[in-house]
Amino acid sequence: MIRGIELIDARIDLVSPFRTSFGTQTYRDLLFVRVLDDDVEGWGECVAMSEPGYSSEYIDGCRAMIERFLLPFVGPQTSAEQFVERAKEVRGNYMAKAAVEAALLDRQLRLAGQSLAEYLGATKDRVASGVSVGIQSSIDELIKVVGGYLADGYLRIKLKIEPGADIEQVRAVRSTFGDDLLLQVDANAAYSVGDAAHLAKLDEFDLLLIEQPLPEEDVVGHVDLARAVRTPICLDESITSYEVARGALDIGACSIINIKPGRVGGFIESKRIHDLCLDRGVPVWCGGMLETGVGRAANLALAALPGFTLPGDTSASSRYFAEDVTEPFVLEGGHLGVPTEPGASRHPLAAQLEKMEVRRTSHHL
Ligand code: NPG
Repeated sequence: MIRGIELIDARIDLVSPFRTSFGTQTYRDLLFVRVLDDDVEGWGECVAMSEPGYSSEYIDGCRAMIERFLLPFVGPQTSAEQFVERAKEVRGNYMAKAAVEAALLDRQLRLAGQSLAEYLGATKDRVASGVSVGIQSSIDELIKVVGGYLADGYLRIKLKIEPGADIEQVRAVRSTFGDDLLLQVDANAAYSVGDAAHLAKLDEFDLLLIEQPLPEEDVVGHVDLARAVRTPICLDESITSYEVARGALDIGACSIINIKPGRVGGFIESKRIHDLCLDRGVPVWCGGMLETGVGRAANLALAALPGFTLPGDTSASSRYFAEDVTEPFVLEGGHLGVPTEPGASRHPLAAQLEKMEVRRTSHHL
C-alpha cells in the first residue's frame, strides 16, 4: 500500500559545460519522486531543467504542479495506468506527469517482479549508444572532443548546432572522421523557415537527420523545410503526444521521431508513439535529458523496443557525471546493457544522494 510520496531536490555537477542553442549548463538540478510503499519504494526522475529554455516546463514549476495537482490523483493502490488516465484532466505538464508515472511504474513492477523492459515488450538486451556533443568554442576543440567520444566507443555522434556554428563544424567533423561515421545534428529550434536554403547546405554531408530545426509550435513549417532539404527531418520538442506525432507524420513534417518519455508525459505514451511509428515504418530513437542513472535505466528499457532502430542519446553516466547518483551505467563496446531487474528505475545510492540532496518534502496519503 502506498503510504506517501517524497519530492527530493538535488544538484549534480557536469563533467564539462554543455552548450546548446538555448544556453550553457555546468550543473544539473534534479527532482526525484519517491513513492513509499509498505514493501518497496518507487523512484522517478523529472527531466525538466531549472529554466524553461528547452520547453515551457521547469523544475520549480513541476514540483508545484506535482504537489498541487498530480499527487491528489495518487491513492494507496494507484497504478501507473490509473494515474495516466486520471491525470488527463490536467493539460500539458508532460514532464511533471512523467516523473510521477515513472515512480508508480517502478513501484508496481518491483511488486510484480517484472522489469520495465519486459513490461514494455523490449526485444534487445543492449542498446547502441550515441553521444550528444555541445557547441564548442572552436573547430579544433570540437574535433578533439568528438575524437575523445569515438575513442570511448560511442557509435553515433550528434552535434548541437545554431546559426553561426553549423555548416563548417559539420564539414570539419565529416572530413576528419570519414564517411562511415554515423552523424546527425540538433538545432533545438534555433532556425526559421527562411533558413531552408542555408540548412540545405548540410545535405552534402550525408547526415542521418536534422533534429528540430524550427520552433516547437512550427510543426507545419517543418513540412516546407522537409521539401527543401534532402536530409531527413526529425522532431523532438514539437512531439508532445501521440496525437501530435500522428499529425506530424500525416502532413510530412518529419520522417523520424526522437522519443523522450519526459517530453510526452511518460513511458505509456512513449510506447504508443513507438507502436504508431513501428506500424508506419518510421524510425525512432531515444533522446536524453541529462538523466542520472535513475531515469537513464528506464530510457534504456524503452530504447530496447524493436522500433528504436537508430542509436539514441543513451550515453554512459561518465558522459555527464564524474559520480552518478546511482551505480553508473558503463559503455561496453559502444552499447549499454538493458536493465533486467524488477522495476523501472535504478535507485540512488544513499551516500551519493546525501552529497547531492538540497531538500526533501514529504506528503502522506
Ligand atoms: O544524452 O542525456 C543526454 C542529453 C542529450 O543533447 C541531449 N539532450 O535537446 O535533446 C536535447 C538535449 C537536451 C539536454 C535538452 C538538456 C534539454 C535539456
